Amino acid sequence: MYTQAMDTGPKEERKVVRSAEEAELERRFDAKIDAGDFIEAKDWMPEHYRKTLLRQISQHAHSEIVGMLPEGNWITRAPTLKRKAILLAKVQDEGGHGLYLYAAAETLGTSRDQMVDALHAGKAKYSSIFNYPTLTWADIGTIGWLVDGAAIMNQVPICRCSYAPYARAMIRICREESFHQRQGFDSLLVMMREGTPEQKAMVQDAVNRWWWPSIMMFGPPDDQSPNSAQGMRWGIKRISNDTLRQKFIDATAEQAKVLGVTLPDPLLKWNDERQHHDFGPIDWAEFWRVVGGDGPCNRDRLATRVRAWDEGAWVREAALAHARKQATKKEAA
Ligand code: BYC
Repeated sequence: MYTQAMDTGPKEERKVVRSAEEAELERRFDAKIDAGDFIEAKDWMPEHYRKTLLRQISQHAHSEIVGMLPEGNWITRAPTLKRKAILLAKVQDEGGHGLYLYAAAETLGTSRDQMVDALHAGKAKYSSIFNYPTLTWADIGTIGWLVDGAAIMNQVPICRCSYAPYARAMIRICREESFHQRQGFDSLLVMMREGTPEQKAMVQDAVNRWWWPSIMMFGPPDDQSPNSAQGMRWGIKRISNDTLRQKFIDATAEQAKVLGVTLPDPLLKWNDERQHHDFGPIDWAEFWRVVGGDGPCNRDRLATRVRAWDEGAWVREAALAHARKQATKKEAA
């Protein structure tokens, strides 16, 4: 199902015989990375660096776009006008994040159409988290709290990514993500403090279902993460999957106490010696099943996305026709 068309490994590159000039360019590139300098789109970069970035940014952009679907389902069913306006703004923000990221990827030479085609063909990945269903209104608050919370934890370090166009896009995205996390927490807090027993139970049920998928979002354990070492070497990734996961668990365990919910892990416990929370085993078989295309909603998400794209064709055509008309008018003036 997912073949990850854009994936290329270092082996492919090693086969290429490099000229002395290219070796010098690579030496200068490495020195820049070592000095913590940023790489701009016009700068020389190794082909594997470019492809690694494209792989990550494409996956990230698609996550923002597919991430609109589980929440979008609830816009018509938001319980109050205030919550509806917040949710509309949030879903719209996610669409904007996708666009910043497609634009960042385009600076590396892959067009938005190529990336969208790869997504629709099931060849490009997006975050595992969006293949879980949103069953009740409490899922929307829980996504804000846990999913956006995990996203911020992962994405703030990417603001310092060595590739400047990606880093710049992430600065804007992170500002909005922090509002997303807070609106989710606030929505749950209102239900936990002022809600009926049924509403409180609904929040606890949503937290029970979203907890484990949220901590899987950070990716496989460091010792099973094939891309981490090179990503960290190049300053694309600044903090490892396991370190970010631990930071997220430590922060959220405290927030759960404020909310008055329990996290569904009997082994979750503060460890004074480590100065971190211990936690139970993660079901990595489930994670790989979902990443491989066999999660609860994978097929539905992709079909909805493709349908939205097809049904939106007339809007794209109309926008292009309008732009052509404006350009002709300008030329004539
Ligand atoms: N889901 O070697 P690894 C958001 C793949 S938040 C699916 O550790 P890497 C949003 C990985 O791609 C979510 N696939 O990889 C929030 C790789 O496969 P390929 C999006 C996953 O790249 C709220 C393989 O597993 N955020 O957008 O070093 C509302 C081995 O992994 C996942 C980002 O994308 C996963 N959870 O590290 C709306 C942030 N985890 O590509 C929207 C940017 C791993 O070799 N991305 N895989 O076939 C990253 O920071 C990194 O790409 C990851 C993975 C930490 C996700």
